[in-house]
Amino acid sequence: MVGDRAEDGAGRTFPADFTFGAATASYQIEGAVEEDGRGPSIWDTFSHTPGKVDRGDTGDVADDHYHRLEEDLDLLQSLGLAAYRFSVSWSRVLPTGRGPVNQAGIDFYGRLVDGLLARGIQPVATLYHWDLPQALEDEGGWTVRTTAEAFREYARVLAAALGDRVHTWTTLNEPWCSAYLGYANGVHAPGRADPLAALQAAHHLNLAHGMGVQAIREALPGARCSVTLNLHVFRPVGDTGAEAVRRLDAVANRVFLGPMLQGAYPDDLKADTAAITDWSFVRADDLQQIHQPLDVLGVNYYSSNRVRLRPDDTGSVDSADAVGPSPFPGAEQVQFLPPSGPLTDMGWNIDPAGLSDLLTSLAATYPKLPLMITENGAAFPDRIGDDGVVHDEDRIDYVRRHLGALLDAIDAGADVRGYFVWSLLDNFEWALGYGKRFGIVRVDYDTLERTPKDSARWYAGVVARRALDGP
Ligand code: IFM
Repeated sequence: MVGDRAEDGAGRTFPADFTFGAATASYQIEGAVEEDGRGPSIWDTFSHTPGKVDRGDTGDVADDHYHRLEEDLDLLQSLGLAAYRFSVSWSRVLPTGRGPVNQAGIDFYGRLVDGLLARGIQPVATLYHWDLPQALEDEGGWTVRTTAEAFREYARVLAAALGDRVHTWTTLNEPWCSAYLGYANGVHAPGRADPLAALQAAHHLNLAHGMGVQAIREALPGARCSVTLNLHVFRPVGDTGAEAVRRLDAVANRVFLGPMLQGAYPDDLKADTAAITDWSFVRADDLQQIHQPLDVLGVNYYSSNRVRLRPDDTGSVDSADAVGPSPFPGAEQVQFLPPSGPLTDMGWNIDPAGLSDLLTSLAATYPKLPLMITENGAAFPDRIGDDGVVHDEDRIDYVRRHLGALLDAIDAGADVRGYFVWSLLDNFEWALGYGKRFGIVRVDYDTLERTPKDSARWYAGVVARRALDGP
């Protein structure tokens, strides 16, 4: 049985060409927000707005990665990782989103990429992990098409600057979060709560993806291109569960998969959202632009949700991660049931079988598209042992079980090429600030000292053996 196999990983091996890595994102680790010509992003504005981020935390210093680049590169190498997934801060490269290039920003990412290559590590670059230049938000942000056009220019600049030194280019990280947490329920920057704006944002993010892929390939024919989606796994509950899953799947998953991989928005999504929009912001050749061949699809997976339609149609929302308005426009009648079983520090359930289910279903729908887990990992309330090290058996167990689930999917025929643990370092967990620790390496936020946790040593062992151990 698939679920059982995921629990018992001992001795199971990974394919010879399987890539192990770790992931981070610019605003979450870099700090140095006012240095060397970087312009402000929406996360600078948002985190400095009282009440938006727990304890008033900001990314001003974060892990100070900008100044500790060499140390962090050495850390990656010491773990034996074959790849590193990082994101580029758009406003470090183009301080106002378009126009004059900030050479110091380009140079930083040039040093990062060269430093990886010198250590034999593949650079996997994400162009957009949520830190939109504030100047573009001031012009309407993702609700307007000009932001997608600016993204095309940004992609062109980066492709020309970093060239074939980048192994894989990823346009966007988790556009669901950018569109819906940013514009539908406003728990993320820029903090807007307007369902129409959110659907416009989803479309313009899709458009940016397509334009970005074209710009990269124009500059670098043969470039490996991808996008990373946080595809949601919904478990149906009761008689209305299937309908709840359909609605959520449309607005959370197929709103991106449809245009990107099939060249069309799902008809049921348009019907579900008809009261919000007629989708007339989609122009004639947009879908053609969005639908670009991809070399690999990045999948981020952490947990699943049990859902049904709410018995009373109150129109309000009871989502595990929603505060106020729904982050699922058009699916407001869906009810999220409380997660069960042991939870992570995020309050998320632990459902490794959700990962194998997701991967096998993607493989069945898109059989020719290789898959890569670009994020998976867990926040737990770490305790430092007397020896100064975090003995995070809970995190090891989480990652081990998800790697087992990934192997289940490979056994079932899914073409899964790699796994990136989230995250290399403890970092700024967005609206939750520094309170949630996802790193396999602990960061002391007073001294900025890095200390590998047990999970880092364990992961390095898996990578070296290319095999799982038992629980
Ligand atoms: O920290 C985030 C990351 O930026 C995007 N994916 C989910 C992670 C954990 O919440």
